[in-house]
Amino acid sequence: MINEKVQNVLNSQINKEFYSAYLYLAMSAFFDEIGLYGFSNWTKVQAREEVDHGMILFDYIIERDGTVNLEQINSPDREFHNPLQVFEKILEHEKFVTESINCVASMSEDECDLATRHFINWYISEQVEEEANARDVITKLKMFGDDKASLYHLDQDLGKREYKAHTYK
Ligand code: OFO
Repeated sequence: MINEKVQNVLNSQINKEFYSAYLYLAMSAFFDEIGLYGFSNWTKVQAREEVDHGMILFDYIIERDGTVNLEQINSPDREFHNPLQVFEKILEHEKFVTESINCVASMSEDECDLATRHFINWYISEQVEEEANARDVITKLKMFGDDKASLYHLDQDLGKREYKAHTYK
């Protein structure tokens, strides 16, 4: 049986992952509206990965004989203006998620739940990658400035991202 405090933070992490999916979907819709279909693809693929992140937590709680508690998912932020501003929001959001994952790790340590402490390592590595991905696009967008041709090429590049189901095991 999983420790109750750890179960609570894992349930709240499920909610954050599904909120992340909503946020990326809202961004994807924005990019579709402004005709950046590659950016739209990239954020839509990310939304699907976020659902996977939520489901891995869901399955883990069940596997540990715990109780899944699905909380209400808030409406996502819809204040989007341009690609750079959206990717800065992505980085800010991912930093928030990283902090939240770190809290799960330290809570599981405090509660001597070493199985969860081990499990959460997968998310710790994933967050390093997610922050780096956002930072990479921000760097390019800053470098390109108002150059529409470079933006077009970046859009083509981001359009190549393909969804691969994320699994823990
Ligand atoms: Fe699930 O990592 Fe992004 O939010």
